[in-house]
Amino acid sequence: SAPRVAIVGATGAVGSTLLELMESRGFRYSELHLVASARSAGRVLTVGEREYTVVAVEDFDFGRADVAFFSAGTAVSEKWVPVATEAGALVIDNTIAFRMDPDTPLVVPQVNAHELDRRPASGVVANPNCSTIPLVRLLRGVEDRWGIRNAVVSTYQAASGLGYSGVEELQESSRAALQGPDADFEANHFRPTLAFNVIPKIDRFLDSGFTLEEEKMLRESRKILGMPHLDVTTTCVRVPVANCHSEAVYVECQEPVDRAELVEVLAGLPEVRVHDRESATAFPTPAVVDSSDVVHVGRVRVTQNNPRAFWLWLVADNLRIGAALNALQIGEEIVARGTLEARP
Ligand code: 2RA
Repeated sequence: SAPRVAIVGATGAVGSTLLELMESRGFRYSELHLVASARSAGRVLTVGEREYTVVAVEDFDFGRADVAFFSAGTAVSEKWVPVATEAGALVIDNTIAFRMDPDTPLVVPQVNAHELDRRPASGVVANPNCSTIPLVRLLRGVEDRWGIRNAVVSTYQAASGLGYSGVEELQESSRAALQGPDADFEANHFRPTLAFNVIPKIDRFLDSGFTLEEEKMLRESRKILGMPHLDVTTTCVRVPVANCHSEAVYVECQEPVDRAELVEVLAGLPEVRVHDRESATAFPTPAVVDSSDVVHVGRVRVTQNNPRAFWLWLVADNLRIGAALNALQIGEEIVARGTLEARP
């Protein structure tokens, strides 16, 4: 029968998107429990035809869930995921807390769904970082056909990477900037301001000079692709865009790349759409492809000076592809493969 499902972080940007996707994709459950911080407890949300009252995580009995989706931040996952797994729930976690744990698969279903054939020893399946997911979905196809020597990536990440409060801060800071220097505005997330600006720092700085976001893209890509020596280096940048992360991706391959074949290979990957010179403006942008469930690719070009190297531009809805949709597709695979019943 359909699993009993809990969503921890149900009132946040990822949780709300997950609920919407569960409805639109017809994900079946026998019970649904909406869980959040004490601050959001008592709120009533309508899902499908029914109303649900949000329960504080402290008050929820995880024994009532077969599958628990967590997207309420790393601190909540660190504290409550072990409680959930101990109670028997299989957790699909959207934070950094367990991603590099060897007993926890880090899954992008279009790349490594086979890791869901067995129930993980930790009881947790980790959902990767939002900028890593669309990248590895494309790199998989390139590696299989041409072999990757190295990749260089610059990201253009939206404010919604920090949830609703990130988007609100972008809107408020933009309004304040238009009002002039005396406008009353205090930043919580983005310093310096994100309004009319770009910020080459996402998450904290590490001793290496890279940021944690950049480090996540390296180590998570290696783990998902099963390529422990993959040479991918990134600069992660926050841009004043509400939703959808973009990336400029340069890949040097082992073999010469034919552009037409590259377009064909990319377009043949699951849930990828290539915009290839259909018109002068046939490239994806965040404002145009927002709320889409495919990875959008454009500007595919082999470099003039190296026939083994190419550039592409990608845009992916970070709340969907980069978070809620990937998590739900993990859930769909778990149901389809009978993972809940399978022994570790
Ligand atoms: C961001 N990658 O965009 C983070 C969120 N997961 O801020």
